[in-house]
Amino acid sequence: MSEKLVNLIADLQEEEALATARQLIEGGTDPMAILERCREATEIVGKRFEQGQYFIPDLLMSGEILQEISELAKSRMKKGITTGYAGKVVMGTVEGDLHDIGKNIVAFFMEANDFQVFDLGVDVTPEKFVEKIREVQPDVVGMSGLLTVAFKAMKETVDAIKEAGLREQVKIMIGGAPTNEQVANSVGADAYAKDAQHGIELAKHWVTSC
Ligand code: B1M
Repeated sequence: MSEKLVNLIADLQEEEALATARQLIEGGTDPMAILERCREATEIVGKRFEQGQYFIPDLLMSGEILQEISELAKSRMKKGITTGYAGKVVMGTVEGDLHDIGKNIVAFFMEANDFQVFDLGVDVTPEKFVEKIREVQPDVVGMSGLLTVAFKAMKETVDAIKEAGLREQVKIMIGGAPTNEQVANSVGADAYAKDAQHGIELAKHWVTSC
Protein backbone atom coordinates (compact mmCIF):
# COMPACT_ATOMS: atom_id res chain seq x y z
CA MET A 1 0.00 0.00 0.00
CA SER A 2 2.78 2.51 0.81
CA GLU A 3 4.45 1.62 -2.52
CA LYS A 4 1.13 2.51 -4.17
CA LEU A 5 1.21 5.86 -2.34
CA VAL A 6 4.69 6.62 -3.73
CA ASN A 7 3.50 5.92 -7.28
CA LEU A 8 0.29 7.92 -6.91
CA ILE A 9 2.17 10.99 -5.65
CA ALA A 10 4.83 10.62 -8.34
CA ASP A 11 2.04 10.45 -10.94
CA LEU A 12 0.34 13.47 -9.32
CA GLN A 13 -2.93 11.60 -8.69
CA GLU A 14 -4.03 13.95 -5.92
CA GLU A 15 -7.35 12.46 -4.85
CA GLU A 16 -6.24 8.84 -4.94
CA ALA A 17 -3.00 9.69 -3.15
CA LEU A 18 -4.90 11.43 -0.38
CA ALA A 19 -7.37 8.56 -0.06
CA THR A 20 -4.49 6.06 0.16
CA ALA A 21 -2.65 8.17 2.75
CA ARG A 22 -5.86 8.41 4.79
CA GLN A 23 -6.30 4.63 4.62
CA LEU A 24 -2.71 4.09 5.78
CA ILE A 25 -3.08 6.55 8.65
CA GLU A 26 -6.41 5.08 9.74
CA GLY A 27 -4.88 1.61 9.47
CA GLY A 28 -2.28 2.61 12.05
CA THR A 29 0.81 3.15 9.87
CA ASP A 30 3.32 5.44 11.58
CA PRO A 31 2.72 8.99 10.22
CA MET A 32 6.47 9.60 10.12
CA ALA A 33 6.92 6.53 7.89
CA ILE A 34 4.17 7.81 5.56
CA LEU A 35 5.89 11.19 5.27
CA GLU A 36 9.16 9.45 4.47
CA ARG A 37 7.46 7.61 1.57
CA CYS A 38 6.09 10.99 0.41
CA ARG A 39 9.63 12.36 0.36
CA GLU A 40 10.71 9.41 -1.80
CA ALA A 41 7.89 10.24 -4.22
CA THR A 42 9.07 13.85 -4.54
CA GLU A 43 12.50 12.56 -5.58
CA ILE A 44 10.78 10.87 -8.54
CA VAL A 45 8.89 14.10 -9.28
CA GLY A 46 12.21 15.99 -9.15
CA LYS A 47 13.83 13.53 -11.58
CA ARG A 48 10.92 13.82 -14.02
CA PHE A 49 11.26 17.62 -13.80
CA GLU A 50 15.00 17.38 -14.57
CA GLN A 51 14.26 15.10 -17.53
CA GLY A 52 11.73 17.55 -18.96
CA GLN A 53 8.74 15.26 -18.37
CA TYR A 54 7.33 17.53 -15.64
CA PHE A 55 7.13 21.33 -15.44
CA ILE A 56 6.72 23.95 -12.69
CA PRO A 57 2.94 23.40 -12.29
CA ASP A 58 3.74 19.72 -11.67
CA LEU A 59 6.25 20.66 -8.94
CA LEU A 60 3.54 22.86 -7.45
CA MET A 61 1.01 20.04 -7.59
CA SER A 62 3.40 17.62 -5.89
CA GLY A 63 3.97 20.27 -3.22
CA GLU A 64 0.22 20.62 -2.70
CA ILE A 65 -0.27 16.85 -2.35
CA LEU A 66 2.59 16.71 0.14
CA GLN A 67 1.13 19.59 2.18
CA GLU A 68 -2.25 17.88 2.36
CA ILE A 69 -0.77 14.53 3.39
CA SER A 70 1.43 16.15 6.00
CA GLU A 71 -1.63 17.90 7.48
CA LEU A 72 -3.31 14.48 7.73
CA ALA A 73 -0.22 12.95 9.32
CA LYS A 74 0.10 15.86 11.75
CA SER A 75 -3.51 15.54 12.89
CA ARG A 76 -2.75 11.95 13.86
CA MET A 77 0.51 12.90 15.57
CA LYS A 78 -1.07 15.58 17.77
CA LYS A 79 -2.53 12.87 20.00
CA GLY A 80 0.95 11.94 21.11
CA ILE A 81 2.05 15.45 22.16
CA THR A 82 3.58 15.57 25.63
CA THR A 83 3.91 18.50 28.01
CA GLY A 84 7.58 18.84 28.98
CA TYR A 85 10.13 21.38 27.74
CA ALA A 86 13.12 20.15 25.75
CA GLY A 87 14.79 23.37 24.56
CA LYS A 88 14.54 26.21 22.05
CA VAL A 89 15.06 25.96 18.31
CA VAL A 90 15.25 28.80 15.78
CA MET A 91 14.58 27.47 12.31
CA GLY A 92 14.11 28.69 8.76
CA THR A 93 14.69 28.09 5.07
CA VAL A 94 17.74 30.09 4.09
CA GLU A 95 17.87 33.18 1.88
CA GLY A 96 16.92 32.66 -1.77
CA ASP A 97 15.11 29.38 -1.12
CA LEU A 98 11.32 29.09 -0.91
CA HIS A 99 10.95 25.35 -0.26
CA ASP A 100 9.28 24.81 3.08
CA ILE A 101 7.44 21.49 3.15
CA GLY A 102 10.32 19.54 4.72
CA LYS A 103 11.15 22.37 7.11
CA ASN A 104 7.52 22.56 8.25
CA ILE A 105 7.48 18.81 8.91
CA VAL A 106 10.66 19.06 10.97
CA ALA A 107 9.33 22.07 12.91
CA PHE A 108 6.09 20.23 13.62
CA PHE A 109 7.82 17.10 14.91
CA MET A 110 10.23 19.20 16.99
CA GLU A 111 7.25 20.89 18.66
CA ALA A 112 5.58 17.53 19.16
CA ASN A 113 8.78 16.50 20.96
CA ASP A 114 8.60 19.42 23.41
CA PHE A 115 10.94 21.87 21.68
CA GLN A 116 9.87 25.50 21.55
CA VAL A 117 10.24 26.29 17.86
CA PHE A 118 10.65 29.79 16.40
CA ASP A 119 9.99 29.22 12.71
CA LEU A 120 11.23 32.18 10.65
CA GLY A 121 9.65 30.92 7.42
CA VAL A 122 11.35 30.96 4.03
CA ASP A 123 13.96 33.13 2.31
CA VAL A 124 15.40 34.02 5.71
CA THR A 125 18.37 36.37 5.57
CA PRO A 126 21.43 35.84 7.80
CA GLU A 127 20.46 39.08 9.60
CA LYS A 128 17.03 37.71 10.51
CA PHE A 129 18.61 34.53 11.92
CA VAL A 130 21.06 36.62 14.00
CA GLU A 131 18.31 38.93 15.25
CA LYS A 132 16.13 36.00 16.40
CA ILE A 133 19.07 34.20 18.03
CA ARG A 134 19.87 37.39 20.01
CA GLU A 135 16.25 37.75 21.01
CA VAL A 136 15.36 34.21 22.13
CA GLN A 137 18.79 32.64 22.92
CA PRO A 138 18.02 29.22 21.39
CA ASP A 139 19.92 25.99 22.04
CA VAL A 140 19.71 24.96 18.40
CA VAL A 141 19.59 26.76 15.04
CA GLY A 142 18.18 24.82 12.08
CA MET A 143 18.69 25.82 8.48
CA SER A 144 16.77 24.14 5.68
CA GLY A 145 17.71 24.36 2.00
CA LEU A 146 16.57 22.46 -1.10
CA LEU A 147 18.48 24.36 -3.76
CA THR A 148 22.20 23.83 -4.23
CA VAL A 149 22.56 27.64 -4.27
CA ALA A 150 21.25 27.54 -0.70
CA PHE A 151 24.62 26.18 0.46
CA LYS A 152 26.14 29.63 -0.02
CA ALA A 153 23.34 31.21 2.03
CA MET A 154 23.89 28.59 4.76
CA LYS A 155 27.57 29.49 4.95
CA GLU A 156 26.78 33.22 5.01
CA THR A 157 24.32 32.60 7.85
CA VAL A 158 26.87 30.66 9.90
CA ASP A 159 29.44 33.40 9.22
CA ALA A 160 26.97 36.08 10.33
CA ILE A 161 26.26 34.13 13.54
CA LYS A 162 30.03 33.95 14.17
CA GLU A 163 30.51 37.66 13.47
CA ALA A 164 27.73 38.48 15.91
CA GLY A 165 29.66 36.53 18.60
CA LEU A 166 26.82 34.01 18.99
CA ARG A 167 28.38 30.88 17.47
CA GLU A 168 29.56 29.36 20.76
CA GLN A 169 26.06 29.62 22.25
CA VAL A 170 24.26 27.51 19.66
CA LYS A 171 24.46 24.20 17.87
CA ILE A 172 23.66 24.45 14.18
CA MET A 173 22.03 21.76 12.07
CA ILE A 174 21.22 21.80 8.40
CA GLY A 175 18.79 19.70 6.36
CA GLY A 176 17.08 19.42 2.99
CA ALA A 177 17.31 16.93 0.14
CA PRO A 178 20.67 17.99 -1.37
CA THR A 179 22.49 18.43 1.94
CA ASN A 180 24.79 15.91 3.63
CA GLU A 181 27.65 15.72 6.16
CA GLN A 182 30.11 17.27 3.73
CA VAL A 183 27.85 20.25 3.14
CA ALA A 184 27.44 20.62 6.90
CA ASN A 185 31.23 20.71 7.29
CA SER A 186 31.77 23.11 4.43
CA VAL A 187 29.20 25.65 5.64
CA GLY A 188 30.46 25.43 9.24
CA ALA A 189 27.38 23.75 10.76
CA ASP A 190 27.66 21.16 13.54
CA ALA A 191 25.62 18.46 11.82
CA TYR A 192 23.34 17.39 9.02
CA ALA A 193 19.93 15.83 9.70
CA LYS A 194 18.60 13.50 7.05
CA ASP A 195 14.98 13.71 8.25
CA ALA A 196 12.77 14.95 11.08
CA GLN A 197 13.51 11.99 13.35
CA HIS A 198 17.26 12.46 12.94
CA GLY A 199 16.90 16.21 13.60
CA ILE A 200 15.03 15.54 16.84
CA GLU A 201 17.64 13.01 17.96
CA LEU A 202 20.46 15.48 17.30
CA ALA A 203 18.71 18.35 19.08
CA LYS A 204 17.89 16.17 22.11
CA HIS A 205 21.46 14.93 22.28
CA TRP A 206 22.86 18.48 22.13
CA VAL A 207 20.49 19.84 24.74
CA THR A 208 21.06 16.99 27.21
CA SER A 209 24.85 16.95 26.80
CA CYS A 210 25.30 20.72 27.37
CO1 B1M B 1 11.59 22.87 -6.38
N1 B1M B 1 13.32 22.11 -6.80
N2 B1M B 1 12.07 24.51 -7.36
N3 B1M B 1 9.79 23.45 -5.99
N4 B1M B 1 11.26 21.11 -5.80
C1 B1M B 1 13.66 20.83 -6.17
C2 B1M B 1 14.33 21.06 -4.83
C3 B1M B 1 14.64 20.18 -7.25
C4 B1M B 1 15.66 19.21 -6.62
C5 B1M B 1 13.83 19.50 -8.38
C6 B1M B 1 14.75 18.93 -9.43
O1 B1M B 1 15.12 19.64 -10.35
N5 B1M B 1 15.14 17.67 -9.33
C7 B1M B 1 15.30 21.47 -7.87
C8 B1M B 1 16.60 21.98 -7.20
C9 B1M B 1 17.81 21.71 -8.06
C10 B1M B 1 19.06 22.21 -7.43
O2 B1M B 1 19.15 23.26 -6.87
N6 B1M B 1 20.09 21.39 -7.57
C11 B1M B 1 14.18 22.49 -7.75
C12 B1M B 1 14.07 23.68 -8.52
C13 B1M B 1 15.09 23.83 -9.65
C14 B1M B 1 13.10 24.67 -8.27
C15 B1M B 1 12.95 26.03 -8.97
C16 B1M B 1 14.27 26.77 -9.25
C17 B1M B 1 12.15 25.76 -10.26
C18 B1M B 1 12.02 26.98 -11.14
O3 B1M B 1 11.38 27.94 -10.76
N7 B1M B 1 12.64 26.91 -12.28
C19 B1M B 1 12.05 26.78 -7.96
C20 B1M B 1 12.91 27.50 -6.90
C21 B1M B 1 12.11 28.45 -6.05
C22 B1M B 1 12.98 28.97 -4.90
O4 B1M B 1 13.12 28.28 -3.90
N8 B1M B 1 13.57 30.13 -5.04
C23 B1M B 1 11.31 25.65 -7.32
C24 B1M B 1 10.03 25.76 -6.81
C25 B1M B 1 9.32 24.71 -6.23
C26 B1M B 1 7.84 24.82 -5.83
C27 B1M B 1 7.49 26.17 -5.20
C28 B1M B 1 7.01 24.60 -7.06
C29 B1M B 1 7.68 23.57 -4.88
C30 B1M B 1 7.93 23.89 -3.37
C31 B1M B 1 6.68 24.15 -2.60
C32 B1M B 1 6.99 24.37 -1.13
O5 B1M B 1 8.01 23.98 -0.58
N9 B1M B 1 6.06 25.03 -0.47
C33 B1M B 1 8.86 22.69 -5.33
C34 B1M B 1 8.96 21.29 -5.04
C35 B1M B 1 7.74 20.64 -4.44
C36 B1M B 1 10.15 20.55 -5.28
C37 B1M B 1 10.41 19.05 -5.08
C38 B1M B 1 9.71 18.29 -6.20
C39 B1M B 1 9.97 18.48 -3.74
C40 B1M B 1 10.52 19.20 -2.49
C41 B1M B 1 9.84 18.67 -1.26
O6 B1M B 1 8.97 19.31 -0.70
N10 B1M B 1 10.18 17.43 -0.82
C42 B1M B 1 12.00 18.98 -5.19
C43 B1M B 1 12.53 17.65 -5.68
C44 B1M B 1 13.35 16.92 -4.60
O7 B1M B 1 13.38 17.26 -3.45
N11 B1M B 1 14.07 15.91 -5.00
C45 B1M B 1 12.31 20.27 -5.88
C46 B1M B 1 9.52 16.76 0.28
C47 B1M B 1 10.14 17.13 1.63
C48 B1M B 1 9.40 16.40 2.75
O8 B1M B 1 11.49 16.69 1.61
O9 B1M B 1 12.38 19.05 1.85
O10 B1M B 1 13.94 17.07 1.55
P1 B1M B 1 12.70 17.63 2.08
O11 B1M B 1 12.68 17.49 3.68
C49 B1M B 1 13.02 16.30 4.38
C50 B1M B 1 14.52 16.15 4.67
O12 B1M B 1 15.35 16.69 3.69
C51 B1M B 1 14.68 16.78 6.03
O13 B1M B 1 13.47 16.41 6.68
C52 B1M B 1 12.37 16.43 5.75
C53 B1M B 1 11.45 15.30 6.11
O14 B1M B 1 12.09 14.04 5.89
N12 B1M B 1 14.86 18.22 6.20
C54 B1M B 1 15.44 18.72 7.33
C55 B1M B 1 14.48 19.26 5.45
N13 B1M B 1 14.79 20.42 6.03
C56 B1M B 1 15.37 20.11 7.21
C57 B1M B 1 15.87 20.92 8.22
C58 B1M B 1 16.44 20.31 9.33
C59 B1M B 1 16.50 18.95 9.44
C60 B1M B 1 16.02 18.11 8.45
O15 B1M B 1 16.94 21.00 10.35
C61 B1M B 1 16.98 22.36 10.26
